[in-house]
Amino acid sequence: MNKNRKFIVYIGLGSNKNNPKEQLQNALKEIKKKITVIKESSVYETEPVGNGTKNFYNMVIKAETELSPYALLDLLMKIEASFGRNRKKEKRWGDRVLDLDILNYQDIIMNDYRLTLPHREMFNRIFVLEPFLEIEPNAKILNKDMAKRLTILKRVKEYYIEKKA
Ligand code: A4P
Ligand code: MG
Repeated sequence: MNKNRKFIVYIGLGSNKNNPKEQLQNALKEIKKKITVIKESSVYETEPVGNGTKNFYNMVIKAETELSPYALLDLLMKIEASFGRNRKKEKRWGDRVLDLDILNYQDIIMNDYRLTLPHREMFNRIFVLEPFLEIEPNAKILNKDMAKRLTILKRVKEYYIEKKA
């Protein structure tokens, strides 16, 4: 990849264990050491989707980086691990101290054993779309209007989400 070119990425942060709000703030500090964060959403308290037992705290950031998609994934996984995350002991979609997902990377569409872009679940999740639209209100991804998508999701399911800070 061209070394000097900067790419726009959106990253979703989530935590529901061991003081989740603090985990998000500390994770953000680590991320900022390596990539340029341009926008940060508020932090939202959200109902767990899947096998989680406690409410999550979620936020979305927009950033600029020269890292390739795989290098960015490696960086995020390294940060998750440094926060004590141990995938082998976790249930899929269960409780976790820190989850960092690449939601979108420039206009790249890809799907392999390590990485799916845009993130395969972002279109189905209010806890992603609400903070994402706060920082990118007119966003279209894969030609889909994300604000319309969020309206539909909210109509289909009652879901607890509250802006905290
Ligand atoms: N992977 C593929 N594409 C990506 C991508 N775009 N970004 C691979 C990051 N990782 C990606 O992820 C499994 C594998 O996905 C990784 O090894 C990576 O190579 P994981 O984080 O180890 O496992 P997971 O998180 O249990 O699975 P998954 O499918 O990533 O789950 P999600 O989508 O991250 O959901 N409820 C609320 N309210 N808030 C939450 O934040 N999060 C989850 C986890 C469930 N319920 C939640 C929340
Ligand atoms: Mg994940």
